[in-house]
Amino acid sequence: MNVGITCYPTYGGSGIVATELGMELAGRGHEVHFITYANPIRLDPGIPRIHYHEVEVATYPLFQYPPYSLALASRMADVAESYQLDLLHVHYAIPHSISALLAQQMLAPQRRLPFVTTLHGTDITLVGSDASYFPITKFSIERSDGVTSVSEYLRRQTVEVFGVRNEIRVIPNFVNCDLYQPDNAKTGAAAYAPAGEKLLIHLSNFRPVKRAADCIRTLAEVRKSVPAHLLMAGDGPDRGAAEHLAHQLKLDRHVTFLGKQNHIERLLPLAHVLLLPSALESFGLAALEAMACGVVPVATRVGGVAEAVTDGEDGFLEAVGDIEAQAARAASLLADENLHYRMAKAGRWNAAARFCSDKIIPLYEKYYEDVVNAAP
Ligand code: GMT
Repeated sequence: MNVGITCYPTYGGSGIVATELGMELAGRGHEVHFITYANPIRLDPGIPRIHYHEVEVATYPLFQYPPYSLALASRMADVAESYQLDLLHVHYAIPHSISALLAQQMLAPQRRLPFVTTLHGTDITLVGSDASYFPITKFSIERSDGVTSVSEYLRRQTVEVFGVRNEIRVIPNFVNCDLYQPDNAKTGAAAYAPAGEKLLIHLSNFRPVKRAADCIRTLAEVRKSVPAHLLMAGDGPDRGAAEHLAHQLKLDRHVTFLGKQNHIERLLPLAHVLLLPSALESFGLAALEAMACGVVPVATRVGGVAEAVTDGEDGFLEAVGDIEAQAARAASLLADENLHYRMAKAGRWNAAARFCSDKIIPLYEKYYEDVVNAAP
């Protein structure tokens, strides 16, 4: 198939899923056209059958807000026509879904261009529910030719919040199990933990919903019983506050802020435990990537996280903000090698059995076929 993919190309789970999906589809023989305002962060443009089309947003003194959605719609229509796209697949409803609808209508006299919208999380739970975006988000979901969500939780939320009636197919997030592998020797960990400390890791875009500061507080608690070092990977608005807190708690030497990382698959296997203290996650992709690498997630019991992490079997789920409980779980994993070994093994096993690319990508392919072949 010829597939057009649009996503936010910067940091954020939806862009990562879209990019990994595009690369997997190209690996399976599809022609994949990314239509975005910048090269998606994990995209390797050198991969055969991957094409990248940049959306240029012209500015003019009249525009206080340059109309990105319109520039995107024009580019989508243009690429769809030039490369004979079979469908568009947009990730994150706002504004991508509306741009796709416009592109579809622009081409309607000559050809059919169906589009699939994948809901990822904050497009429903935060931004889309805001009064200013609610009607247009609902409209865009209703007018999509296909809608998928990354968890059953998010599907339920969408139906409940928006009252939409069209089918929403749950296609969970996935991980490339060949790329994301455990490293039992933890090769390279000494660079961060020269005295053999155990490594905790947090990986996010440091938005308020991620509660990055909780990781610092958890480290402080853990270090009361186990020597540990924390890696903070990623960047975003709350990074400064987390750095400040580490300084206040005299933990500077025990935390490394790594900034944005391109090869998470090389970094994750160094750690023993992933800290994911989010206020909300519709899925929790970082937890899945960690499990594939034999890193045990200590996460919060929110949203769709329990669909990926089985509490007590391959990770631990605690209440949001309960630092004591989260730290106790992390410390128990660092102090007890048998417990860690058992849970890390279960995590790898569950990730491989349920969420590897080779299990999930065919679900998207099948869905594309259904949408393309459906009567208009
Ligand atoms: O919070 C983020 O990382 C951004 C956000 C997005 O929509 O880009 O992530 C959401 O999508 C990810 C991929 O499907 C999910 O794994 C995250 O759980 C979800 N984030 C939230 O729901 C807060």
